[in-house]
Amino acid sequence: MRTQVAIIGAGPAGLLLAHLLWRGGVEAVVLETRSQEYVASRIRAGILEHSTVELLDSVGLGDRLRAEGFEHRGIYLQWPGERHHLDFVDLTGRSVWVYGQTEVQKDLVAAGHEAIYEITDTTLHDVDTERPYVTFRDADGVARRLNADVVVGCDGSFGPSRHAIPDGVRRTWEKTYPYSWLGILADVAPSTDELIYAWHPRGFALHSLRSPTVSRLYLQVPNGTDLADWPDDRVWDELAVRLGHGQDGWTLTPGPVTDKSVLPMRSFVQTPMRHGRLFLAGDAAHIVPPTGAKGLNLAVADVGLLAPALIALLREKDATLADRYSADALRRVWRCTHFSWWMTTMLHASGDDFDAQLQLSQLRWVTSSEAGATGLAENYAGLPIGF
Ligand code: FAS
Ligand code: PHB
Repeated sequence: MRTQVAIIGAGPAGLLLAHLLWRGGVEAVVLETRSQEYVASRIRAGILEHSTVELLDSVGLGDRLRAEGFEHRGIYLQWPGERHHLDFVDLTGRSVWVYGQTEVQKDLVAAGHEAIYEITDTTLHDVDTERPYVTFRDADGVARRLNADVVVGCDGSFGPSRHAIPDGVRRTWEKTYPYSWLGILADVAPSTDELIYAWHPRGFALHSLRSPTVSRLYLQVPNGTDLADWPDDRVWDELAVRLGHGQDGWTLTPGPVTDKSVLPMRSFVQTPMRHGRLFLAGDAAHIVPPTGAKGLNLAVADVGLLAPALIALLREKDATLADRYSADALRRVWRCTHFSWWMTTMLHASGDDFDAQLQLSQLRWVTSSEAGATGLAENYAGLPIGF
């Protein structure tokens, strides 16, 4: 088999890249180890930055998003006794949209970008030459070889691509956090119009949503938490305490839980994001804790930079953007890595009273100072792609 761009991974980064390349007249083949149903069913991100929505709109993927998604002006920041709204539109002119990653994935699949699903033994070869190729076994176990001009690793943090960059070339940074998120999806109308990020001495809580009838909520829990210790009633009771049920007449309405999971938190960055004819995009190069709602949006931002670079390289033999890709992408990666770390450390209880005072001081500052609020708003709503 031969193509111009071999894309490993059919998550949002891989399928969006295939879509942008197709629009630019560049051929791509997407290789995916899971089934299409499995990839589409994974419950993950929920918030799309302003730039993400603009990009999806610009390439014909915004119709259902605009029809079924929900534009939010901002978020609430809360701590016991206080709840403050930050209006991103007033502060920066940029909003965010609530539209689940599962929906983005469905739109990308509906755009017709096929992938070869359920492959195994994915191996990258000769990525530092002009004739890279990928070998794999297809769903029937038949050994296949895909020759390409370029290989793009969109295979997440556990995929093979980032390891195809030699040890002496690649550098990684990793930070783990002393807590995880217990997340639930519930068939109940959200008890809030916009997301509530709540600091509480017992631990962080987040009230997010997916639709007028589906809520998405999270609790800070210790690493290694066993879901068996968290029956639905206990989850709702703890959410009520941390989100301030009864505070100023506000109530949290519980409902049937349809999904429950524990998500460990870490920050991870690998540089460079290009080696020879191998490029990395999305979680294959970086992971952020979900507190800043950046994971999916960073993957989109990488692809928004990489697609024009590959189109110029392969159609006009102009390597200028391709040579700049890693440095340009990493500027935003580090900005979002910092913001995600900052939101996480500001909002999650560490058990240390000194930390708690610093956290509450930060929260009072960003909710009372226009400068502080604008700083949070421009990072959360998202800086322009190419920042
Ligand atoms: P993905 O991980 O989505 O896609 C990579 C694809 O590569 C997968 O389909 C995988 O099966 C495939 N692959 C792996 N190895 C392969 C191989 N050897 N051969 C072929 N294919 C291979 N972000 C947020 O902003 N908010 C959230 O609330 C949030 N929640 C999350 C919850 C969980 C449990 C996880 C894991 C992530 C969460 N994220 C969240 C981050 C997430 O949304 C990612 O940022 C986003 O999926 C990144 O997209 P991709 O880079 O395409 O990676
Ligand atoms: C979600 O809705 O899943 C969500 C929203 C905001 C975050 C993280 C997750 O910061």
